Amino acid sequence: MNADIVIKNISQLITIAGENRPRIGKEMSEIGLIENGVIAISNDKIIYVGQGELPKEIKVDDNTSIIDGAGKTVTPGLVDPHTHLVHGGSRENELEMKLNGAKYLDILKAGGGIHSTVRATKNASFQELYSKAKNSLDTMLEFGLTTIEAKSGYGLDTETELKQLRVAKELHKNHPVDIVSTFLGAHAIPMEYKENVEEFIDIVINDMMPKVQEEKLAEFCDVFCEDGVFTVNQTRKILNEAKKYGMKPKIHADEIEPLGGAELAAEVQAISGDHLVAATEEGMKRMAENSVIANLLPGTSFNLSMGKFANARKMIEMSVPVALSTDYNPGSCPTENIQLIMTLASLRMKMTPQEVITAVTINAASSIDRQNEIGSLVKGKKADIVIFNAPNLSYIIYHFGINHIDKVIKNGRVVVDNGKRI
Ligand code: IZC
Ligand code: ZN
Repeated sequence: MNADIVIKNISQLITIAGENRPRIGKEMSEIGLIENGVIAISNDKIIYVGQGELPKEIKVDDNTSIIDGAGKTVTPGLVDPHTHLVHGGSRENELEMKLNGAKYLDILKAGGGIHSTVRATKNASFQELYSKAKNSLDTMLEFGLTTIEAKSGYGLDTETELKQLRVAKELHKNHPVDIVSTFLGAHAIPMEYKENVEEFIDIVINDMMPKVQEEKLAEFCDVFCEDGVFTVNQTRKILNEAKKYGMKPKIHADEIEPLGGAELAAEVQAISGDHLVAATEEGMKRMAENSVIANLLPGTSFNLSMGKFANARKMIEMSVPVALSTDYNPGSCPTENIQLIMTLASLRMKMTPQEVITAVTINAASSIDRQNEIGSLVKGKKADIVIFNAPNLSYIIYHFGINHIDKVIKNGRVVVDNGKRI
């Protein structure tokens, strides 16, 4: 078979080889490391992964592009399974409010926070939302992300929710980064429904969901289950209805207050429970029993100065599969930099470099149901590959705040070179 691209002499080739499923406990440390690695690509697929020289059956000719991996670390394309990619405006006005002691949920209650992004998103045209999201997507790609999840949730009315999801769908078609969409109509209670939450939930279920399904705009449904937002009972009701429309549940669970979101994620068989900073041990136990992925977002703890991070060590010890995400959004975590998130996960949640890379590859892919196509470098999988200017995995996490990317290969094509989108 002819190779289109070969990367050879790779200092550290991290394959994450193994079964196409979320890794738990000690498996999260088994990263399939190959020193002096070589990998070959044909079209959009990986055709060989190994050590030293290519075997004879892999043919190299004048059309093959050979990349020297000496001094580099190569990993699967990174996956971000929790972002609020499509939105209007920004919220830097909240910075000084926060420095003066205002809390995230107080700002929200007062009609700011998510509500201010809802206003900006309603006022933005399709094209404006598209351009802004595209810029962020380019940045994400430059940081090594090749697949992301993107949520709606800044419309809170049918028209704007659909607009956001259509933007994500169009970007998925046109941009190298693959986007998996989540319907988050229950992201906040619109100010005008404050006294009438059930009526709003009725709109989410009976007006928004059928339209989302009709246009095939979302694969997952998420709810912000939080003190002052949606209760556990309301979240359960919304997610059970979402299942009828073919959407798989996700939950913003126990981000700030321990409401029982982790327990609910287990009960409704959510694919992931996200945040979990305040999750109880009982909740973690039930997540482990039901194979619900803990999708942790340490950038949010950092940016909200919560003084507390999710208990990743306990979760790994209890065999809850752990994934990591940026949570990219204009309020609680305005960054596209997944490498910074990897450093925060390591330094603030005590995850080892091996656990961190597992969490942003196969476990992240599993939490958007893409474990069979991406998340590891094995023959037959998609050629989504990242080449870091770093001699080893630890270096990427240790030298923090900068972008270590040399090249990104997406669907078998080099789309980032020298750290820049081409
Ligand atoms: O815009 O504040 N937590 N949703 C739930 C968010 C953060 C996004 C935002
Ligand atoms: Zn979120």
